[in-house]
Amino acid sequence: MNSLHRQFPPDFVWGVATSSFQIEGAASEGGKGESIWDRFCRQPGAIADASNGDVACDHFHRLDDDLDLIASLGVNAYRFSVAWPRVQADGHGAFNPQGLDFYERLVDGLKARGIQPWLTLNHWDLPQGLQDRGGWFDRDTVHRFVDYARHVQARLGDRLAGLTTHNEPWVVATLGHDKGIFAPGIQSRRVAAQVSHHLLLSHGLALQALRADGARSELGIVLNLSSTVPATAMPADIAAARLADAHGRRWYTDPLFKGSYPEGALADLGADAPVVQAGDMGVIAQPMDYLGVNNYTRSVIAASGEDWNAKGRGLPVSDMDWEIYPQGLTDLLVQLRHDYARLPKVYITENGGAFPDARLVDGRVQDDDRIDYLRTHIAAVASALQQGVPMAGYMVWSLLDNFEWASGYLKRFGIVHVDYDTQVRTPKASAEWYREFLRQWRG
Ligand code: PNW
Repeated sequence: MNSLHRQFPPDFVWGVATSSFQIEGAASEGGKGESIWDRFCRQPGAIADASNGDVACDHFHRLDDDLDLIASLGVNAYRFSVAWPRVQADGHGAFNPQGLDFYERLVDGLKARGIQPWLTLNHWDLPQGLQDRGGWFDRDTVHRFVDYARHVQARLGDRLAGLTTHNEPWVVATLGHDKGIFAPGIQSRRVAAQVSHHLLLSHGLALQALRADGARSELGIVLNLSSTVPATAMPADIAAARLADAHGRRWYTDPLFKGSYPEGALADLGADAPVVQAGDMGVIAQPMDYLGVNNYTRSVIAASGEDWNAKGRGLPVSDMDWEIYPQGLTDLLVQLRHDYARLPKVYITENGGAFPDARLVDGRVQDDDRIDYLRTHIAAVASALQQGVPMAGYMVWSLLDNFEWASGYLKRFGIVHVDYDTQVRTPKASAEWYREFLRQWRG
């Protein structure tokens, strides 16, 4: 077989990814307002190690060193997000002129190093001031988001390679508003369904507005998607997997690429289905330049509702207890290609693994499990490419060990180790592997 790097074209986008809340720290500096994650972290029991994002990786104060670190990997792209409350403290009213200075330094620093900036507008840190007005449940937040999107594009849009509206709306809606395990910690299926609709609507309206303003970068959205399969061949399990796929995947991809919510999921929601105004679905189905896919595992569904626990079954899992199943990534991508005639080009905007590699041994982290994870998943992308899926890029989650949401600092996804006492960054063996892989690919 051809060596792996030869299976990717010369214009393929290779990156590393992060998000604002998970790395920046400086939670109340430079005029930054409070976000819903700043608030949520203070709720007792919300975060596994009772930590917060006040310091995180202190990236806000270490920008130049981190830019050099990114460049040292040999990637040609970096995916990051803007903290909305840094740019507009309360999410409405005045913009903070200092706010975008930081992101301008970031974008210009990337460009100076020959790295494409990929900017995400919403990686979950909504201004608390908007949550106080109802957050994503309130239709007005949709319009606040469009204003914010236009403001960011006006300042930085001429230098971006890609602009993403939302990261993983399913996580915001379901984990944040139905399960309540992520900010803002609400538990209501009805609220969550309305939130998902408003996130999609704000994506479509933002795309329209950004295009009207003369967008120069690629515009799209990032979804967390998994291949979803039944636990057994029993008809009940097959039906349960179909419904789970409708709620988790097609709830987002059908509106974006077909202009409608999947019937099965709507029927299942019943009275909890969202209020949809005339014209909304057409706005959501706006053509986009790319789809970003975040993928970590596959989803195995049993009708009994029993958690089909991979670890219990002796299957390989990461430190999140998520099954490691690279074929699932190929299956997912081939399925998207099959389901949607309008599928645009696809970037893997996150893929990677948490592994318990916290301990530095002789100043090194020999994370062979992560190297295996990355190699097999990159091979899964190559396989999708060969089967005709329009794959355009791949980004590792994550550049750095960082604040892993409800898991706090206990789970480490970085290809670069972070010592949270000293903030010293140490590239792991996986970072060296990625650098060497990219060197070979460049030829
Ligand atoms: C994504 N789930 O989050 C996020 O985009 C990242 O910020 C995060 O660090 C990364 O994946 C690893 O978790 C997810 O439970 C969080 O299905 C939870 C789920 C999926 C994605």
